[in-house]
Amino acid sequence: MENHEIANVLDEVADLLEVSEDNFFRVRAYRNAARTIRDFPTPLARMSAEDLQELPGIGADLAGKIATLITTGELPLHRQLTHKVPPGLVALTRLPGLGPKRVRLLSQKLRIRDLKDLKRALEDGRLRAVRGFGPKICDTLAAAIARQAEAPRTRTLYPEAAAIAHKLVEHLRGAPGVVRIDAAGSLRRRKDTIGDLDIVAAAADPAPVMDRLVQYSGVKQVLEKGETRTSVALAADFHVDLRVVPPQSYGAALLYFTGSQAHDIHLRRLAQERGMLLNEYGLFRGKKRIAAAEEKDIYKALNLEWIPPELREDRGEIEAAARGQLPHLITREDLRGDLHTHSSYTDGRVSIKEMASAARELGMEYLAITDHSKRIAMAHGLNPAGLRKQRREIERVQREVGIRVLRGIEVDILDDGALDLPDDALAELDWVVASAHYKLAQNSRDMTRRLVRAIRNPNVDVIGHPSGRLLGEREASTFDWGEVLHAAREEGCALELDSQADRLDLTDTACLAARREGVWIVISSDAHHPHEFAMLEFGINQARRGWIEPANVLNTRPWEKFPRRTR
Ligand code: DGT
Ligand code: CA
Ligand code: CA
Ligand code: ZN
Repeated sequence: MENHEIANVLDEVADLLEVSEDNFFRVRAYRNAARTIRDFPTPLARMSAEDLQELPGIGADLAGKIATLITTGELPLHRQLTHKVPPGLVALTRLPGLGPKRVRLLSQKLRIRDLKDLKRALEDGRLRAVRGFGPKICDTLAAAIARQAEAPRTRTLYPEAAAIAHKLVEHLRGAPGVVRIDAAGSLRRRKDTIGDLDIVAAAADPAPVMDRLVQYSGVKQVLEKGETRTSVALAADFHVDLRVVPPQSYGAALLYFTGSQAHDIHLRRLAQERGMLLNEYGLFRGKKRIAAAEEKDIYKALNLEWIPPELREDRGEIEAAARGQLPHLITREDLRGDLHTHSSYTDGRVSIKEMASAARELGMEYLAITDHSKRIAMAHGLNPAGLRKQRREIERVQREVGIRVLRGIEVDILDDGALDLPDDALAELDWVVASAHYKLAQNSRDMTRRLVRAIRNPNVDVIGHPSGRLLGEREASTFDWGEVLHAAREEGCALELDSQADRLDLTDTACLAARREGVWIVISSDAHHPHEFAMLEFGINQARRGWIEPANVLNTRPWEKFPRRTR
């Protein structure tokens, strides 16, 4: 256990104490200890109990508690308090005008336990009747509550959620009696952002699994602890729902909690039409359980092929499965090369040779080095002279490393759709990515014209990250997708699915549209460092959600087999 984790537990104890009892000195002792420990240079876990007592503000009692926390990973007092204090109560102390003292008063006088209770007490006037809650503070609170309701819940990017889920699932797997366990929900469907984690486990006795979740070191708050379902918060905005079911219902529960809700509803309707009932315990005809332990048996009993989770959005996958015509979704192994990468010539972090060696190690057949043109990269951007210099280096690296290195560029699309380099410079290159990087909030008509003009330039092989969105940061540009797809199809110009976790643009629905229109897709890493080749996994996830098959993607082909325009 690290010092900052120990400090967090002590701080939480102070919070919980503060709203539950009136003992200023006790609260202060925990706060001071937390502050001391947070910045202490030596890991406490490596100190003896005697040494702990020497720390400023830490007496025998606290030293003993810290030792317990370090050896067992939990503090009994912390656990008692989280059980005693309603989880919503601490959050109330963060509202303007409501310190712990006032929150304690409200919980005693009005039995307020969370934000909902407070809102009700405000609305029906009970709050006004409490001494010290005049009109001014009531107005402040009402405004703060209204603001909170408006704030959109933040969603977590897939890779972060996946890493958290992986650790937690491995932890829970250690609970006695767990025979199966998976992360379900949007994570299993590989969505680009995740609202909360839904974990499904099979065990004859759920209690030890629930206990193990509540004891997990990352748990900040227990929101609800029931017999078959427990919800916890790992962070203010990141929750986990755990459901534990008997092993014979595992497939049905996994199916149900993988969702999407729309897919579930459609399946249940289908079951009903065939005189059956589908729920999280199984597929039933009358009292008879027809299928339940395995997802694939449930699909089979409904006359459907097993549907990969990425497709479960009720976008026609159930109809396709009924016809036996599900797409043969692309996998990472289908990609033969990467067509959008950067080197230290512009904002990449390593040399062309290092990028090429790493790509070769990963088994790629070809790699395009596509550094920026001058508009976006300012002084560093490549001009025709820079490109000629890079060309010699690329030829040398290709000989030395033994992988085909394509001479490329990520040329900026200027605001009127012209490109940032002259046509004759572009014509010399093997591979041209054209991307818009600024003025992305143009109106739809101008943006459409801008993209279409770039597509019509015969030197352009692919439009990089076409919508320019940055998840959690910047909305996608608006333009007429129909016109852009039409032009791309006519010109044989590809659209890129940029695998960076905060881009993943094309979106799943844009992939579907491109596939329908017969527009080429390129799945690229946009790597600025060899580590980032791993991001291709996220691009593949998104492509699979968009029904993409290897034949829709240019870089599943050997370089020699690229269509004429691009080669
Ligand atoms: P998220 O968490 O917003 O990224 O998206 P999901 O799909 O993980 O949604 P979530 O966590 O609300 O629920 C997980 C799955 O559980 C969902 O995909 C389907 C199922 N589910 C949850 N609540 C309901 C419900 O009220 N009705 C139905 N039919 N299914 C539900
Ligand atoms: Ca979820
Ligand atoms: Ca959930
Ligand atoms: Zn790039």
